[in-house]
Amino acid sequence: MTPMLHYAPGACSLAAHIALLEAGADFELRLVKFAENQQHSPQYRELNPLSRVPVLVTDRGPLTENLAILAWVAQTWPKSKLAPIDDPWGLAQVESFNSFVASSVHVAFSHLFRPGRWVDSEPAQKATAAKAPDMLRALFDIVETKLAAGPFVHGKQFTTSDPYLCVMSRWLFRTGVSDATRHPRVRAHATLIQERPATLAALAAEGLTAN
Ligand SMILES: N[C@@H](CCC(=O)N[C@@H](CS)C(=O)NCC(=O)O)C(=O)O
Repeated sequence: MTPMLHYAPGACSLAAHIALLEAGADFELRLVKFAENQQHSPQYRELNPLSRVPVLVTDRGPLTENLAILAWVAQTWPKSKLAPIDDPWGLAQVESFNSFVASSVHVAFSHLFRPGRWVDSEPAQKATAAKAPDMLRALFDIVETKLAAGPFVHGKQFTTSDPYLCVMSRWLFRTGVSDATRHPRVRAHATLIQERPATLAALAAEGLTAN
């Protein structure tokens, strides 16, 4: 079967969307309407009990979590060289960075966007969201250093880390949490990735533009 990516516009699923296009994969898109709470529907929860995008439905079943989807895409379409799958150290570098994005950067954004996930009372939610920008700026300071070699996250070779970071950078700049003065390399990287045909196609398919 043709893999089907369940996504929400501009959400973290955009990373998987771009990676699939970079890989030259044949796949279908299925919009999950957050405004209608479709992620909580019984049908969707069968695909992902956590009620989140992305889910990539494959002929072997649904695959959840960006980390796993990005790794699966890189290994299923090896010619696209989205990860150095024959080099244990190089592959570990990609997995290390992607894990950092998933477990630290994305989670810090969740404190900003969805503080109610973490605490109940309104004052506590306000305090949680208020703390997030400092956390995010500190995390992107690490990314800024990492991008010194450039132009991509891991140097000269584009990998799955690039669209994954780009999605987070779009959120960083869109929310005004940072800018090109504090994070010039992150800003340049986000622009570079959003100029690539695969990213432009993914943005257009999701009804978005580069930022
Ligand atoms: N660890 C998951 C996180 C997925 C996630 O948080 N997705 C968000 C969009 S960026 C979502 O579906 N949110 C829906 C909700 O919270 O109701 C991954 O990396 O795939």
